[in-house]
Amino acid sequence: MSKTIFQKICDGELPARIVYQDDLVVAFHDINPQAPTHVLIVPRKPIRNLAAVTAEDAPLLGHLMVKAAEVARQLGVAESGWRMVFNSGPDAGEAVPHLHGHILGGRKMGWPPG
Ligand code: D5M
Repeated sequence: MSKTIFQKICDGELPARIVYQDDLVVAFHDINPQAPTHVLIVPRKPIRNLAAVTAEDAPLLGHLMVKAAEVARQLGVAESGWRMVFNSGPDAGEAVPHLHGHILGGRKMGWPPG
């Protein structure tokens, strides 16, 4: 199977504005930001989306969420409020088939999401 864009970013084959990385996850600025702060956090493991996770991914997903919160604090949006979004499947608008959480902050957001 060919690599996704995000797999190539994880492997250093495509440039990205990386804000955090370790052996399990990589966080980088979204190329088409929808808020003043818009960072994506992805597992290095190529899981398609949130619908494809299994019980064995639980520690990885827990790590990803903890690191997302650290990124939100690092970028200064944790206090005022931020949102974590996972678009899973076509109706949700999933464009890249590699699990990714959107870390959005820096502006007031509406509810429900569109
Ligand atoms: O979100 C996919 C997101 O991925 C969308 O907000 C644009 C972003 N994107 C696409 N290519 C890149 C690169 N090369 N760098 C950074 N961000 C990128 P989805 O939830 O699948 O709709």
